[in-house]
Amino acid sequence: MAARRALITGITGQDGSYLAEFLLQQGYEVHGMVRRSSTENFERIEHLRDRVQLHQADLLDQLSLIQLLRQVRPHELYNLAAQSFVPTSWAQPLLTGEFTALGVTRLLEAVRLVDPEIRFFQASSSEMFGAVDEVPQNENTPFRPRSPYAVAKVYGHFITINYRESYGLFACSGISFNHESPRRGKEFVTRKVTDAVARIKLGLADHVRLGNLQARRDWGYAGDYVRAFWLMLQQDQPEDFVIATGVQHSVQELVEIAFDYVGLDWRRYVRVDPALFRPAEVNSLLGDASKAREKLGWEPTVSFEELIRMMVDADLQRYRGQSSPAS
Ligand code: NDP
Ligand code: GDR
Repeated sequence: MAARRALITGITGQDGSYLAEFLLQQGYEVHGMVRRSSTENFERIEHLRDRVQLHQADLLDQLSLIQLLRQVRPHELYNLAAQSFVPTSWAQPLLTGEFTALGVTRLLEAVRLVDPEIRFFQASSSEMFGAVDEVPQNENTPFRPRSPYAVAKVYGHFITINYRESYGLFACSGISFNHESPRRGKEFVTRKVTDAVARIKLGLADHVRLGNLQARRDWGYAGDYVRAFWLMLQQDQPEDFVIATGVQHSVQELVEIAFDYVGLDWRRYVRVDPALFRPAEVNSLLGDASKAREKLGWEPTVSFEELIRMMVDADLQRYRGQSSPAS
């Protein structure tokens, strides 16, 4: 039987690289959409380069998306591409809206035009819950977004549902809580901390500046989350799911665990910088993934402590020049 074809937007990002690995293991023919840049940015998928097929297109360019779907004719389409860093969304709210909100409609329009049988996954976010109305948050919790990023994701979420309801597309939205890994971008707080811990431990830095240490998040491992994305597209009916661990920690606890692991007292190295506080903060997020557990049989496999230690180890190795290509 011919292999199923999957197309991933955002394949060069954290989740895209894990999803590509996972789908290859499942026997898929994996295609990735990349946008043109003056320098290739394929670090996270370098070890997969000979096993995935990359195509240039951009979420801003409708025709490029249509051509891409015509060329690849995927069975499954995972939309992971976005402007994904919350602080940047205040500096570039319009661009964030173009990528993260309207980009979803452009892709859905391309699906509708080229092949409405394509199964579509949208990477929605717990940031949509924002100033939360209830704890923990599930698929029925109302959205009170607190950043231009979160507002754009709410649009992406509802346009996905709307295309399912209007045109009968197999379109699903996965509402993921924060998920991290050694491949996380260095601007996000977990990786910023583990990278700093490694540099401080090795004498390459003497402090790290952070913002709000009291913020609380439900942090999981990216490798676990991409499995849930895939499971969502294997169901009989398209539905939306919260993907979360159900365990919450503060940024300060993250810092304590990371510094403790290398035998350092975090208080000596962490400086709180008011410039890193957000115009509107999401203070606390905690997910209830009961539906994913019951219907998808999905469980997270990596605890928060294991995740942070994995990330510190990978950053130490990287600075010692021993990193493996897939770390
Ligand atoms: P990353 O920031 O690591 O990756 C984003 C990807 O989107 C990159 O491959 C980037 O390409 C691509 N991209 C950005 N703009 C465009 C564009 N105009 N055209 C084509 N590609 C573009 O994100 P993550 O992997 O962490 O997250 C994946 C998705 O899941 C995102 O949509 C994010 O918002 C969402 N999400 C993530 C969560 C998390 O905790 N990680 C939680 C909830 C939702 P390039 O390499 O060229 O920059
Ligand atoms: P988030 O992740 O905004 O939740 O979005 P991030 O790691 O940036 O922030 C988490 C919390 O940590 C606080 N914080 C800091 N954050 C950063 N980046 N840098 C700091 O120095 C710092 N100090 C404290 C923040 O204020 C915040 O409360 C991530 C992204 O992956 C989104 O794309 C995704 O949708 C959500 O997770 C779920």
